[in-house]
Amino acid sequence: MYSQGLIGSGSENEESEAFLARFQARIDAEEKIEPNDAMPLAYRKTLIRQIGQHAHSEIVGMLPEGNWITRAPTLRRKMALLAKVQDEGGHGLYLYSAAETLGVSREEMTEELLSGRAKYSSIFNYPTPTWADIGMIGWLVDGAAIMNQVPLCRCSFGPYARAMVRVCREESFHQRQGYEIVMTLAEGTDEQKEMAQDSLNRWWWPALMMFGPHDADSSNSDQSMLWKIKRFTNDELRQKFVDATVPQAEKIGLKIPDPDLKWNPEKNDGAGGYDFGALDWDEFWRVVKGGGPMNRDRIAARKAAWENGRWVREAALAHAAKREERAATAKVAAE
Ligand code: FAQ
Repeated sequence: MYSQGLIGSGSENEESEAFLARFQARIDAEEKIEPNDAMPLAYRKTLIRQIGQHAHSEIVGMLPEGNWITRAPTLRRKMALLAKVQDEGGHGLYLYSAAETLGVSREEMTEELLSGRAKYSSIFNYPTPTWADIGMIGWLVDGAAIMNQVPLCRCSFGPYARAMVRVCREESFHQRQGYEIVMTLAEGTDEQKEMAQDSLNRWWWPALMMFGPHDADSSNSDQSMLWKIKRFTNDELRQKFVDATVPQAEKIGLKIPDPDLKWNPEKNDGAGGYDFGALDWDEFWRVVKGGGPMNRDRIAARKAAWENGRWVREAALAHAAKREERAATAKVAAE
């Protein structure tokens, strides 16, 4: 029997070939795998890793934009930004909950993030020195996030797929508000246009890196594609993002900072697409391993938030215990 043991409990170590074949047949038949279903330990671990990293990215991702809430140029911009940052917090919470259905606790995941053992998206380790960066995050970072996350709505694991539906709707609103900020700057004074271009120059390559290493260096892709956790490879999604985003830049008169960017009519099976320059993978791995410009600040901010929120968690638990106790006393009295 394959019980729903906690991760690492060893309950699924005797995975017979017949069990693995039955599981793969369910995946191939596009059935959703639910938390109480039997699943190979490696499938569970892969999901805990990916969903956990995804949740951390949403939470850490609140920091670069949160930095601008008090400085947004108008009340309308402030309201939209505040709502967006709250949305990202909400996404983190759905995702932590989805991961918890696999037998890992929020505390364990948080501990992994704060100790540096869990990854989160490289993109959130870059600074946001100007208001244009807030537009750029919405346009490029949420744009890349949607490209990657729409296929996750069809992920084989039910709770992750369902969480992604709402997340994608919200991300697509975020992308539009970001593009609108950048468009406004691009249509503004020379100084504003320059600010937008400077920001695009800084965010373009890190945005392309969000999709992960080249397929040849992507250690998890093959298995994740087989399990239909991922529906497209990292390079396929990166290409789709470039093809969708270049015309948006052209429309508002901004220049993609890539001298090798060129329309190639042969690409995408003859449908056409853009050739683009080489990414700096040394930079990517440096940032992933903690050496980006803002890694230290991001983790320090999360540590402070966790410590400063301790009394709230303790108070909420004490309140819940008291309510439970009162309800039990009332039940006894009624009997
Ligand atoms: N940063 O074998 P692969 C957002 C790691 S949410 C850091 O290709 P996989 C919303 C990878 O984990 C953005 N690490 O891995 C928002 C693996 O390490 P491991 C986050 C990266 O999982 C917007 C190793 O490299 N989105 O933006 C990165 O098959 C605005 C080898 O890579 C998600 O998490 C990276 N960029 O594919 C919030 C989406 N790329 O664990 C606020 C869900 C790769 O083996 C403001 N995740 N690595 O040691 C995914 O789709 C996948 O996990 C990928 C990576 C595509 C990110």
